[in-house]
Amino acid sequence: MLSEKYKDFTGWTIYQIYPRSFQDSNGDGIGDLQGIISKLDYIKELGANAVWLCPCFKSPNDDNGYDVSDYRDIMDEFGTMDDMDALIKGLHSRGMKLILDLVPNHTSTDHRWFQESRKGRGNPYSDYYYWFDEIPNDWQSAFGGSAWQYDALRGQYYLHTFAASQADLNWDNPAVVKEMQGVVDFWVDKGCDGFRIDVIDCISKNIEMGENSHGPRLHEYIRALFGREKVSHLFTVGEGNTNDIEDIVLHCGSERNELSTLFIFDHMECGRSDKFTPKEDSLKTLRNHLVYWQTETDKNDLLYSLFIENHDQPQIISRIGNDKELRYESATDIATMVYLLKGVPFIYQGQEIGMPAAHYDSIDDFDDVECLGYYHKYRETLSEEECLRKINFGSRDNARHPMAWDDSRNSGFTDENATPWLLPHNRAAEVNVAKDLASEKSVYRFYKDLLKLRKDNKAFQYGDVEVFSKAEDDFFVYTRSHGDSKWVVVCNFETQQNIELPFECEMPVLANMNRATASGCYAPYECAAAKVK
Ligand code: TEU
Ligand code: CA
Repeated sequence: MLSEKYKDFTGWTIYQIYPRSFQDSNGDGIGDLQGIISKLDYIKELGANAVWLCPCFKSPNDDNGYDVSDYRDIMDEFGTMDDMDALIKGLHSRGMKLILDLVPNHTSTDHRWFQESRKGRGNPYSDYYYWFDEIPNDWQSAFGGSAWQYDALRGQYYLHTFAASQADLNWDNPAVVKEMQGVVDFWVDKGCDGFRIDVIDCISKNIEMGENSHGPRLHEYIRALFGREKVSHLFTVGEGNTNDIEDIVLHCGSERNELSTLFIFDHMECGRSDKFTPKEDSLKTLRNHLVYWQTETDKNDLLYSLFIENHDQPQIISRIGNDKELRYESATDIATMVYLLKGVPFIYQGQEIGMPAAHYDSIDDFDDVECLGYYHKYRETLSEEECLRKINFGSRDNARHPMAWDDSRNSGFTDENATPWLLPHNRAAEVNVAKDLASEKSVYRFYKDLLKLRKDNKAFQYGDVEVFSKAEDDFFVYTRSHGDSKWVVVCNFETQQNIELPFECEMPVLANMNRATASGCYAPYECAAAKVK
């Protein structure tokens, strides 16, 4: 049985914003906090009651904010602390919550701590990072190349799990733990209601044993951050690289006083080897992963994070849906499949209008440090065309192109005569908010109806799940029940078929095509939700 705290979180819907690409308010081509404030009603109208902001702290933006140079100040391009205070006020006045993106594993090498640490031994910051006279092992950076960088000033090598400008913090140093506790408390005191924690599993390492994550003191460090009375009310979601249920219980069991939930990436491309090569992923594999984790998290009274996109992932309708002639149908079908399940829903900006993956013709159009690293590696053996195909498939820029608000030049993201930091989406004229809202087939309005159905019925939040379809079926049928309320959700996959239900239902209250019954013939990507009599 879910704890009362976790049950409350299943009533949240969290809208993830990549601030750089959401809305520009001052015509410099870069999204900012005032731009987000101008869109809060759009987010609330959708039915989201919380916003997760990707990092907006001071940063040189080598990794677009995941390289923090000051955790207690706002990135110049995004605005000022006054703007952040206004955003927090704007959210809270609408009954909405703010979730910030904490990056505790590493800082930018521009950070004062690193600049002091590299001056040598004997100063208070000397051991804030991992320093070695010689490279101690063959660890590789997630962005390609060695994870060890020589610093001439210090005369030693430092560890960087990600880019060389993202130096790993040494959490075995109690001063680092204290600094990060201070960062959490600073933002909680300013009104932050929760955190998404970046690569949480990496903060404990065991270099002698060759463990670059899930080290021996991981849970001690997570509890040091969130196992304190002052922050016990927070919603916390860890970005963890684990599919091991025992491990997940240690992170998120309600009595553990660590995290509320984890992003489990089993159903996503990322975290798998070679994310730039298409896989056999399909609606069927998505369904089977979801069923597995619904069962596992339910057995262990864990809060499951329901997500299918984020700022690191190509859009799911372009991976396993139909982002061309059946874009509306597949976007709404996948949304129904996922967001009426048990857990806490996350929606990534653009998902609510069925935004497809972008396509760029030249490597010069890309920005993402990860895909650029892999491009240069692939170019050693592959042609330009083969490289661009892989990069277009797996680049994180797919999800980072400016939000498409209308079909004007620059999609209403910034002034028409400004130059957006990243090329507008190549299909923005066809897929944008204004066009979606004017359409009979509005993905936004479908999401709004779906989220309202979930919000109005506890059965969809923390009710029991029973799956009726089988692992080999080309459709997904499950029920949600709580007390005397029982609902059925039917989601057909790519081919037309007859789906007979073993119980009587009322007329569907949610459907992406006109239908009078929950049983019967379903068109490709047709879905429905109905009350069971
Ligand atoms: O990503 C964590 C991570 O493991 C990345 O390798 C991610 O899985 C990959 O980029 C997917 O293609 C987090 C953030 O989400 C990412 O944006 C940051 O670049 C990274 O940490 C470093 O902070
Ligand atoms: Ca701006």
